[in-house]
Amino acid sequence: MLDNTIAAIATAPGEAGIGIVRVSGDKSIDILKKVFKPKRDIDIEDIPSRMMVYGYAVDSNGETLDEVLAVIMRKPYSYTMEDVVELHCHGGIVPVRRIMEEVLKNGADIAEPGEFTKRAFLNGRIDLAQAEAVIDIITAKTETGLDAALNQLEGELSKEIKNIMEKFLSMLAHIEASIDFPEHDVEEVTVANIKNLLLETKTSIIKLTESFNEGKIIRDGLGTAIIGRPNVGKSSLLNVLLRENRAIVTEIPGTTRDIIEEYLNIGGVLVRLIDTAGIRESEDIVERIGVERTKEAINNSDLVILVLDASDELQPEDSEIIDLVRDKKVLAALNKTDLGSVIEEKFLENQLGADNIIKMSVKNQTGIDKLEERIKDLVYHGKLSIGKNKIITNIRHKNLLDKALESIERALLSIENNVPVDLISVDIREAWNSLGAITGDTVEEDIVKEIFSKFCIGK
Ligand SMILES: Nc1nc2c(ncn2[C@@H]2O[C@H](COP(=O)(O)OP(=O)(O)OP(=O)(O)O)[C@@H](O)[C@H]2O)c(=O)[nH]1
Ligand SMILES: [Mg+2]
Repeated sequence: MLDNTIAAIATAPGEAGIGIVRVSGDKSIDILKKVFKPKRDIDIEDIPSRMMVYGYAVDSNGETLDEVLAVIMRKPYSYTMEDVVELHCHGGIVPVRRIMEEVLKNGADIAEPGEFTKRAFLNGRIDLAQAEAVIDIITAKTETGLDAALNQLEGELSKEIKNIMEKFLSMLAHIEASIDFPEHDVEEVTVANIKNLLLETKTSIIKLTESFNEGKIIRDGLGTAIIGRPNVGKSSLLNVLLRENRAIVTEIPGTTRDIIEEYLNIGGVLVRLIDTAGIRESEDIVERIGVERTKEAINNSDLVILVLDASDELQPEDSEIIDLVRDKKVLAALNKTDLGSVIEEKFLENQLGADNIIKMSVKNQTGIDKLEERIKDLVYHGKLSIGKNKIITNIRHKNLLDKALESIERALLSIENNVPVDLISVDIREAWNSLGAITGDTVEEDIVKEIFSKFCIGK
């Protein structure tokens, strides 16, 4: 239903310099006539597009609601490609709400979350991947995340996807042609062509899916679990990395009972830091549940920081924990070096790699910067540069690319097995469909609905 006119408060609730009520749809300008009185004598119809006009928001009795600036953005040159009107008032909760109420009284409906952007998509100004980038821009937690989202909004990813889709179409065209001319040698040439194109598309798609691990970290953060036996200084490390006293630290082993999760930015890398309960055998039920959660956190993490007490020899518990993280990326933090260093360093180097051992003292604040540096290196491998790379950050896109890959594999297998080409076209069409769901060319309505429901109101 695009024929109604929608309105929303576009600014965040609270006190601020300005607040904006945004209206989109055919009735926008008529609504403005009702709720806005320009200070100087100008007919609202005559206000040029995108020119701010000073005046007052008024109710039906002509009573002033607030002093405002109004702007009209006539279709199709607006965010939604519809007539858009904005009223910029003082940024308090009451003036914004008053004006919003008046706009609704005059015929606008309350916009659903993301409905402005949804209209931009449905009216063809941006495709679905670009629309999804809008929400990523708003929720970006780091500079890198913002750059990746901006890149996607520019249409870089869509362009790549469309290139690949073109190749599928050209395969389908080859197949059509060979059906029209069914001589054997035509079919042979066709099959050879299609196989080449399939291999090309496969390479391009794999390259995109491979970027997802980095993309996921850019968007959701590097899941980093701090683990170790009780009392080695895990919570102290969390606090020092966060530069605040977030977790309770005491000299009593078993202080942390539940998972604590905080985001931090290490040199542009978004890190989701997880402090866990110390791992040891325990009769205490609360502590046992805590240990279970620690194990879960290890499984879900991208990186493990294993904290060990450097002033003590390795304990049987430490060895058990090392076994637990065998197939994880592990950095070992040898803490409490201020109390001496007797831990079996050589053994640990053999087990985990010398690069991954970092000696530190949270108490004296030594070695922390080295740990931060190492985390950053792990993510960037010194080579990631968002500006030039197309990066998949969205799990929906990743799943669709995987689906397209499956279709390609099936088609290639059919070619190996000398299946007639017109049957292969089914898989090629499916691959095309999967990619089309990324850009929104072939996507189903309920999926579109779900995507936009995650937006904020007024966007
Ligand atoms: N000397 C010294 N003491 C430290 C250092 N880091 C932490 N501690 C002390 O070690 C004790 C335990 O620290 P926590 O951070 O609570 O240890 P934890 O690993 O979180 O312990 P649990 O939550 O019980 O598993 C506290 O008394 C800290 O002050 C350090 O580098 N040197
Ligand atoms: Mg703790």
